[in-house]
Amino acid sequence: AATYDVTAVEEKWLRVWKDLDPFRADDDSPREKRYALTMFPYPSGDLHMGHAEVFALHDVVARYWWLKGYEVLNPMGFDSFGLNAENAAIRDNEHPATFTYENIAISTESCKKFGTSFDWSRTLNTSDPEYYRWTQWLFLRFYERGLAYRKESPVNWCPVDQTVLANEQVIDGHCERCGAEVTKRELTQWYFKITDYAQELLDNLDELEKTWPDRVITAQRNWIGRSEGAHVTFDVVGSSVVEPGEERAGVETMTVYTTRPDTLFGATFMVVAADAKLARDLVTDDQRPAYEEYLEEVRKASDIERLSTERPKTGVFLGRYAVNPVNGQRIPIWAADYVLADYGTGAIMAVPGQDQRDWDFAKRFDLPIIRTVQVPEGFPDDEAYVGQGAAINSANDEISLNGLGIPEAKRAIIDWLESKGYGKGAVNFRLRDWLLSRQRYWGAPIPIIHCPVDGEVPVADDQLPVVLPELRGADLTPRGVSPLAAAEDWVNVECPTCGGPAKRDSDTMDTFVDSSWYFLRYCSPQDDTQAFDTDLVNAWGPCDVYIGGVEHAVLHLLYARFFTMVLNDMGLVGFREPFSAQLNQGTVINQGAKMSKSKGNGVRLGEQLSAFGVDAVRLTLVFAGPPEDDIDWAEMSPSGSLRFLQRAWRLSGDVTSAPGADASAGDVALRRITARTVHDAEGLVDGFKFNVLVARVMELVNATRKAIDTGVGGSDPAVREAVEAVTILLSLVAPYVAEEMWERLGHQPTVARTSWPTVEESLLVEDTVTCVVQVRGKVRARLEVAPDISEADLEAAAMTDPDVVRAIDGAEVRKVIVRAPKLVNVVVS
Ligand code: ANZ
Repeated sequence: AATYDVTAVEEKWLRVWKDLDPFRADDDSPREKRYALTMFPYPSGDLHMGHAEVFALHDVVARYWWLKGYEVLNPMGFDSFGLNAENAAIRDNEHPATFTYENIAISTESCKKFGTSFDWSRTLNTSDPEYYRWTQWLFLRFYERGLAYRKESPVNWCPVDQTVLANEQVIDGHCERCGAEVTKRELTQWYFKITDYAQELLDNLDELEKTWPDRVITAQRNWIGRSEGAHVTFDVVGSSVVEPGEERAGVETMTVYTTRPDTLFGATFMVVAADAKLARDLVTDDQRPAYEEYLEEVRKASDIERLSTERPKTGVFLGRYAVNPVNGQRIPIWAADYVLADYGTGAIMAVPGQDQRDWDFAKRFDLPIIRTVQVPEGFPDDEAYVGQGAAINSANDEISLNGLGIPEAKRAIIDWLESKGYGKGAVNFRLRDWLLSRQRYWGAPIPIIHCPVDGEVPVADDQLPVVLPELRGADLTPRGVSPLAAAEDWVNVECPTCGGPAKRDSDTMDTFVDSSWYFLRYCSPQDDTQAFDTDLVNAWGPCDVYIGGVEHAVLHLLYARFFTMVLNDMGLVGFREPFSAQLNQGTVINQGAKMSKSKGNGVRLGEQLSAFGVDAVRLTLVFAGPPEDDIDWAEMSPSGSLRFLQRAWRLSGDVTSAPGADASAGDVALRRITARTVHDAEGLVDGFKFNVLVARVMELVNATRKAIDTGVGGSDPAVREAVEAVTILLSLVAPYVAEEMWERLGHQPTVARTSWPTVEESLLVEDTVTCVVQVRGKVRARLEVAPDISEADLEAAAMTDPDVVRAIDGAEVRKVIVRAPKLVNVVVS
């Protein structure tokens, strides 16, 4: 059988596309706009199978929208700051830009060759000064609104990368990038106040749930981690008994956050995070040496270890006592590592009766335990009871919770605490402010100048961008402070306010800042007067679909949502949620395992492309299964895909009718199959069922082949109609061969910008059904009718049928019972 030359076809159409430039999004187009966004990659090397998969899936949607008559914005760029390039630069004694821009050039070429429908006229790189100028501008707007601020705090520290990590970048206590165990450090750092938006970030998920994957919604809800409870304030005193001359109770206080204020009568000690400032403030001189020693130990542990219930409890007494507001009892204040400094207030009231970690701590240090919830019968007496039950041991002169269930007890005690001024109902979020400063070189410098006189002074807008100084190789080696701090010429400046000697902030921004607004920049990427054009952003946005990896479920998506809300508050963006719908692709694995160097099971994209061609690889990725499922490349057959494409291509050579031939004269059976396939394809693309779409195209190819070989033959206009439909549908997945087929069918390129086939509704109607006509209870005729025939039409058809007329034989018709489409019963006298 005839075959096409894959390589020749690719070379030919790549040239044609370059000339035609068919995917340029026109801001002024009268057509309805759609915005198809796919997560832009890090330029860490050439494209790999993972990129191929996401681009192939994404392209189905973007190309479909063009064919359906939308003006489509489908941009691509590079998230080009970050540690990858910096580490490569240190290794190769180079500038990070060298590595970065070489990889961008290579990836861009590969991306084009992969037949993607990106609009390259809008490309951007976050490491271009033309881009990070606006990242810095946005930082200053956040700063003005109090949404960017500095504070000293214990931060996650990666001892290998020598940099601070956001909570999101610590996975099971280890650095997300290099795997080293993360420790804590006290540093002054920049934060974005994302916590101001915690409630809205949570609330909007209820709506996004309809169009976003469940796993992303769940991950974001958990990350935001809203809980309801109370703040309770305890007086702090120096002694467990009231002694003459002791410091007066109420002078000093400490506040805890608790989700179980109902258990307050069971609070038998307090625990402060050992590394919280409060612990340092509270500890007595006697206890200070023991405390300092303990603190050293704590600094080595990760948050995950600290919170683990498995871990043996450790701690140190701080030498002071808190007064329980419900019963006046003086309970000791301890420091321990199982309480975290940056959650709640960094201190807890410990209720060993109802909390297992408190129980373990009480046992370890011989502290009292009081149960305040009735345990069920048979409950072991050596563990905390965390379940539901009636309150016990919970009464004072003014209030009794005894007998109340947990929710009622909570409400009662919060009312009492509020009336006494000892506390208040409170909501707490697990979400922390976003730590955005990095002590690394390859990022956007923070546009702030520190002056001994004027403090923090923002760089003036017209002085942006603050361009990175030229550093390379060993200059970039991490040493705990940013390499920028050592670039004397760069870091030393005059204070913009007083003119005295001052220093630039030497930290750079987390690359997640860059990627929190890139989708806005795509709307006016060359604009050098503003970060983005608000009108254009509102015309294109929000993104109608966002396709990318589930690894970004929390970090990137939460940050981008936060940015959009802030920019909306500033009046710069007309919507509050940036991504209307979302799809996460699965992972390409091999032989049942994630591809990795050590397992030696990596599949090289380049090799697959030269062996089978772009179209076959794309088809394989799309046909493999539902897009969100993993693809095991070992079970795939790109050669099978190529055979199918050859078969489809052969159809285009067998069509002998002329372009524009009137299909209505063609074979109805084939026309019905074509119409049904095109009609269903729309729902399949909208529902992200791309694999089913491919299966349906395969069926249409088979039916068409049969019509040509053993049916109506290649001259029937229904065959042309079918092959044109195959070509257009196939262009969503296999653009090269589709282009070739389109040309062989006598059309001008490009198939990508033709229109989606129109479907004649009448062809979607099921074939016919048999209607039985009875006269005097006997079957007299069988009629072939359309399944949606009306009762009137069916009655008319029955009453004029010759056999029925003969059976009635002139008798008086008393009644005609019509049950469309299957039965007509004629009652005659
Ligand atoms: C008393 C109590 C009694 C608590 C009880 C629990 C059960 P979520 O739901 O995650 O918000 N907690 C508060 N701050 C903490 C910190 N900095 N480090 C570690 N634990 C902290 O959890 C809130 C509960 O976690 C709070 O309620 C507090 O313990 C603890 F039967 O207070 B609870």
